[in-house]
Amino acid sequence: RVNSLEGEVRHSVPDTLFAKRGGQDGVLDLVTLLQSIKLAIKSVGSLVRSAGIPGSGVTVPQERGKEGDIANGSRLLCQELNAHANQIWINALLYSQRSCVLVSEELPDPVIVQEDMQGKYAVVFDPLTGLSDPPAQNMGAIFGIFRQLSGGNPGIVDVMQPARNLVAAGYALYGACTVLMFSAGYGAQQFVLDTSLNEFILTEPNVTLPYSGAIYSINEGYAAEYDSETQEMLKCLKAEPAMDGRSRTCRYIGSMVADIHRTFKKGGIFMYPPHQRGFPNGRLKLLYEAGPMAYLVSQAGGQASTGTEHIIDIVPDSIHTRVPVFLGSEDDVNFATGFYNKKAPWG
Ligand code: P6P
Repeated sequence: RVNSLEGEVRHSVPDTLFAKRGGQDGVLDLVTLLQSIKLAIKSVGSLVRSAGIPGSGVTVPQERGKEGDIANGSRLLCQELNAHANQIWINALLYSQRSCVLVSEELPDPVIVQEDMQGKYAVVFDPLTGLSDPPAQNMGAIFGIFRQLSGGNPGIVDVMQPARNLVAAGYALYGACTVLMFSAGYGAQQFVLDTSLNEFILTEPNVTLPYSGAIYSINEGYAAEYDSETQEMLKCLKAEPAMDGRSRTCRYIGSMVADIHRTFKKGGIFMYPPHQRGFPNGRLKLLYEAGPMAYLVSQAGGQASTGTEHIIDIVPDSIHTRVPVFLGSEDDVNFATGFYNKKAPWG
């Protein structure tokens, strides 16, 4: 087995996918693009680990942090981190010269790469996520790669594609080590950053979600603001043991990447339904959060739904569209979505 990210792309791509990527050139372009994404992930990981340490370059100037105002200082630190992480990703992708359209969670509009630096891929990404509870230890990044639609100048049309069209996607999770879950369309592969080599090493090929799991992951703080279908679903889910007879247990970190990584490893279901405390369509973004995660989970034998539609089939109507998310073990997602099937699609 190849044990590098490039190897996973270059040597394991079945012929059918090889053609989809534009033959040898297309695959080598994708490998080069992935090199730049790996560099961005490593750079942001280093930033995250040093953030807040005097002299690290990412601290909150005291006059802005208002002495003693921990919450404000933490919020400002997050803003600094997000801005730095976004710039690291943008620079890495631009200088790869393999991208043509960039969509970042941090930017209101797409970045169209200047003509003399354009490549064939549109990249959608959240450069640093999981910061709603700063400075969370469960921060990460999510990315998806589309091939530019044939013909014409690159533009927003190249990212208004369903996640099913992704040629590759992944997430990184910064913790005791940096984990990278990745797929180029032939299964989900888990890599871990070996800091002695500064290289991602394949640690778990063909990651597969269990068909059923005992863990459900949802912010029950919104219980009073969920709609009646969600409240009914939660009541029944808790009463229904997992397929192996285990009683359900709740785990919620508040960082999508961390909650979904646990779901990959232990099975169960991660949910972010709509609620009336500010997110009537759910909080998570389709293009660079739910879509790439739906692609990865589908590669690992799991499911991802809005409750009424498969997330992988939804064409975004804007680059920051939000959708409800029910994602994880097939049996659990089917159970949960059964409570919404009579509902019109959200949005
Ligand atoms: P809540 C983090 O800011 C994030 O966007 C996701 O990573 C996470 O799943 C969600 O927000 C948590 O939201 O409303 O439960 O705090």
